[in-house]
Amino acid sequence: MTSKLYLIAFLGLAISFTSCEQQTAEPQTSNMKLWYKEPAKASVTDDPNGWSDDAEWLKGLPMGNGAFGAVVFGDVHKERIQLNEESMWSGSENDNNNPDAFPALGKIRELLYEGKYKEATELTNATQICKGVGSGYGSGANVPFGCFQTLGDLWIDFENKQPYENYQRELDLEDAVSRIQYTQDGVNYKREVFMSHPDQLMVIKLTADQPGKLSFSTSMSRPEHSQIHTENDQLIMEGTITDGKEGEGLNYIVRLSAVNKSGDLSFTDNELVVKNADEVTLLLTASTDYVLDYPKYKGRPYKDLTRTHLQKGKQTSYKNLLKRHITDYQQYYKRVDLSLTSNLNDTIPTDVRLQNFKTSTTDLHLVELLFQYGRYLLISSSRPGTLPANLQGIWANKVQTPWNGDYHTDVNVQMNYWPAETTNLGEMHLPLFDLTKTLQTPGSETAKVHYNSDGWVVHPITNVWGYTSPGEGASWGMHVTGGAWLTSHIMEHYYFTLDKAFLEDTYPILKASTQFYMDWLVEDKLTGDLVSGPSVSPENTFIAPDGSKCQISMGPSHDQQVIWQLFKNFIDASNALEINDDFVQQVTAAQERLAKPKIGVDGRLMEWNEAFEEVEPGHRHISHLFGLHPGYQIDVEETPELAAAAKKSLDFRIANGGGHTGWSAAWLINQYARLGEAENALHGLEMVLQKSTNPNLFTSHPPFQIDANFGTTAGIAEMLLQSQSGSIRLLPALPKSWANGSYKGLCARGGFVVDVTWKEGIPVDVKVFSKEGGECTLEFKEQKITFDTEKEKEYFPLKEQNPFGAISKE
Ligand code: FUC
Repeated sequence: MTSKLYLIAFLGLAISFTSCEQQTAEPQTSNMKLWYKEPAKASVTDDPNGWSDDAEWLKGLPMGNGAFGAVVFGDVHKERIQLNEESMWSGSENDNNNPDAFPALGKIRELLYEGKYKEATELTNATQICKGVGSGYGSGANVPFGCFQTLGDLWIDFENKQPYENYQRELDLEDAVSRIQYTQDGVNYKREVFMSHPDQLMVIKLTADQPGKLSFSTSMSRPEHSQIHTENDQLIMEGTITDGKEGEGLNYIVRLSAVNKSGDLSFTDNELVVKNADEVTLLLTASTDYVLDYPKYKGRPYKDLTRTHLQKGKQTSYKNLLKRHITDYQQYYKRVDLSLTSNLNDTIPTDVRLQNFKTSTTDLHLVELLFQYGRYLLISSSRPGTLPANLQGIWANKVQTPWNGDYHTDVNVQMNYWPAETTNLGEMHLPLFDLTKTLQTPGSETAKVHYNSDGWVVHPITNVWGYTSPGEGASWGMHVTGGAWLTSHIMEHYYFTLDKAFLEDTYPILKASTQFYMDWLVEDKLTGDLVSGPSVSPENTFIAPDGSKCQISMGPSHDQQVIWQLFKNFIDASNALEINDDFVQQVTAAQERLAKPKIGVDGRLMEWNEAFEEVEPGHRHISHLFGLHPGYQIDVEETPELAAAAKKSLDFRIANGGGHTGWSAAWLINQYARLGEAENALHGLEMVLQKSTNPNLFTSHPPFQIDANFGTTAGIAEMLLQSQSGSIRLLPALPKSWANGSYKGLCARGGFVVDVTWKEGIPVDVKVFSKEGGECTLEFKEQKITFDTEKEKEYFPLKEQNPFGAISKE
């Protein structure tokens, strides 16, 4: 703690509280809309195997219920709705563990101690990487690793091909409904689309304001492995995708049915045809036979499930389907409000706003929209019981999705979940833990075969088939701390919720991960410190003393910090569960002995244990600052020297072109926010919006990658509220241009939900809702307030007197 900190203990004094349920304000008219004056054009131009994005698809509006996703184009003459189902993965379970790995491990460590980095990197490439083709270098659709793929397209071909006017389409984040309207031949047409979680249906309502004016035919298609047929009142597309071993993989089905008001409904062999209706509701369901259950993975009764969903949906009125959808969605979405600007009527289409932002960054409404969009996307792609959001969430329009649309565990899947706790969507975090759980068995086999270690390990990538081996190239594939990083999310969930039952359930995962690294760490021969290795600093390359370009070393800073965090988490978890056995003692001792972050001669935080020069100084990964964010090891108050060195490293990365991918810029927001560097954090946010955001506000690497959407939402929250240091920091990185504003419902560790209104940069109104009771410390600049709380009560600590205002004016 710095000595400058004042501590005002308000214990039991001027804190007023009332006990009540949390309240959410009813929005007036929704200002949280993405809206456009033009449709996305529905022609198929996507290359199913190409890595570049289809520009029209990135204008379409994504929807999802956690498992079933869609991108709605809104084309007038022929609507295209591109479909996704989260488990539409090719490939199958496979053994990629390399028996050559362990026998060579000792030799590689020896070479590294002798300074023979080139030889060590070569031997790592020859022995430590996975057996077989691994991920197929990110193009694994036809190998066992597999690939997350498009489910296909729904087409609605309208009979009326006349010109149209008064066109508008929108996605309303307040109710997760997409609406399209236009006038054609004097008739006003409307479409309403939503993805219902409670009814597991996609619902599309088509209306015209004059009778008999709706005539269209509906069909479905997929680039490969699909058959279309009808079954009673349904149009069906189904098929079997490849297991990557020239055999049959998962089976899938999409069912479409319709309810019409007047007019005629009929089927051809491959179309559902509507003639002269007043109103039509289309209902779709989809599923595969995948189950997240190593090593079985198959067995969901997908045909019966989808049949039941559709039958039930048809028996329910549109009004009720919509109502159930909105109630379900809003229970999550409405927990958080953010206002950085006065809530004026939104008269500027979203794509125009985005374009304008490239030259003028004053549009705070766009910042609010991007923030809430990240929350919308998380609710839409990750629900309790689903698979976690992958590199593209659940939205992919190709058969070969870039990087297989997999789970990258060297930052990307973790970034997806950075906003989960802080923006009050903790339930959406659960799928990540389910996946982590199923990695236990394959991850422990990999730990045995590769390192003869106990516990479990994951390297930089995983998939829905339990892939835990290293990647197929050492430069990126020898990331050994994927498992530890995943595990840190378990503890984040606990720190925010204090849910002991959850911790008891997941403690074995934490313990087994800790066991792995206890076996894996070795003593540095020179210093006696415990170091990780042979390993990489994610995807970065250094210049070895002999001038060769290498990646493999002992004790890269990233690994050391991730393992430090894991050990801290494990010790905290053990304390919370009152476990204090020999193993906990050993881990406590080992944490002390870990090689710690070091500052180089140039004042930057060192990326490797030795003072190497990096090949790419503006590298997109900023992994050696893990301890600053998302970790806790580096803190402006607790470790000011390391924080200053971290700032130098960040500034250096930026000066050399860093932040050039969407997710890299998004990480900069979070890291600068942790440093209290408000304007730099804002700069990261502006980089995301100016360089890496598409018309539909999907972010890009490029190509499209959803992590920056989530990372940006998390970063904005991190600028407004932090709690990693034991106290709740209010407005820790507030840029000058956000001088006045308010938020409601952001979460802090310790089970607190916080609302803040600020004026001229100073909190003037604060409400703290305590979910679990316990002491609460609020911090603003150098001022702290501490008070006790009781479970499920709310507190207004600035009501009687505002010490933050007084001190700030001094
Ligand atoms: C990591 C990153 C790449 C990309 C990929 C999906 O390997 O280094 O930039 O984001 O994940």
